[in-house]
Amino acid sequence: MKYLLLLLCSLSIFASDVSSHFFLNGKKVRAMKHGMLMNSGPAILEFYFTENKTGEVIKDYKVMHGKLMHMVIVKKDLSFFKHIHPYFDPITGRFQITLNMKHQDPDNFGAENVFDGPGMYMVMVDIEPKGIGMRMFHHHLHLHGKAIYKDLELIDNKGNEITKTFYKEKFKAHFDYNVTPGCHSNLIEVNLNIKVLNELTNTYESKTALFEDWLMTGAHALWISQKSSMSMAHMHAARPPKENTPFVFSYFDNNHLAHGIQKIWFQMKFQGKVYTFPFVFEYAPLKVSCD
Ligand SMILES: [Cu+2]
Repeated sequence: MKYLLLLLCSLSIFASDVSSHFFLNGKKVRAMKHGMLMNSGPAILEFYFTENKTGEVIKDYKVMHGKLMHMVIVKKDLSFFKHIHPYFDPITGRFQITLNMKHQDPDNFGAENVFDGPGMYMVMVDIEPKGIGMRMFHHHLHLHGKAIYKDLELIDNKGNEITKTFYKEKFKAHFDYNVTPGCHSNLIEVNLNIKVLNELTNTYESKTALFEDWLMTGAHALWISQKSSMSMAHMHAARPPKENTPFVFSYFDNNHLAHGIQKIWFQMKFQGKVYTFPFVFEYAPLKVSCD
C-alpha cells in the first residue's frame, strides 16, 4: 500500500470478556462512578484487567505502536486532550501512571498538567491482551470546582477544508477530508498537510524530511464526536513520501460514527518534539441504501 493506513481501534469496544479495574490514588473507582480529584496535584492512576470467564488478572499484553497501553484523557467538552502511556508491572499485571508530574520519558510529556480547569474528564485506555484482542475502556475523572464547558465551534471551515496556524504561527496546517459513502460503511480519507515557517523569508515551507516517526508511525489521529465520546476513531498515517504531500489517514466507519460536530487531534513528531494539531469539523456522510 502506498500509505500505511492502520485502523487501530474502530469504535469503543465494550468488552464483555474483559473487565477493567480502575484505581485513583489507591482507591478503587467503581464501574459507572467518577474518580474525584480535589485539586490538580499529582494523581496516581492504576488499572488492571481480568478475564470475565476465569476472574484471573491478565498479565500478557501485546505491544501496540510501541506501547502496552495507550491512554487518552479529554475534557468533557473536548477542549483539552492528552495522550499518555502508563507503565506496566508484569509481576502484578498493573498499569500505573502519575498524572500532573513531569516524567523523564519523552513519550509521557503529556502527563504534566493534565487538567485544564475543573470538570469532567474522560479517560480512555487501549490494551491488547494476548489471545483476546484489542479492547478499549472508558473511565471518568472529575476535578472538583465549578466547571466551565465551551461548545465546539466551526471556525475557518470552508466546506471540508480548514487552514490554520499553530504554535505561535510556527506551523500552517491544511486539513481536508473526503467521504465515500457505502451501504455498510463509509470510507473516510483525511489529509493533513503541514508547512513550517521559515523566519528568514516569512514563508511557509514543506519540511517533510524533518518529521520523524513517533510510536512507530508517522502520525496519530484521534477523532471524537461532540455527541458522545463513545463515537471515536483512532487512525495512523505514514510520513509523507515526498515534499508537499500530506499525511493521509483512511478509515472505515462501519456506520458507527455519530454524525455532526467532531473534533480531531493529530500528533506528529518534528525535530524531536511531539506537536498536537486540533481541528473541529462536521461529519455528515450521505446515507446509501443498498436494499
Ligand atoms: Cu499512545
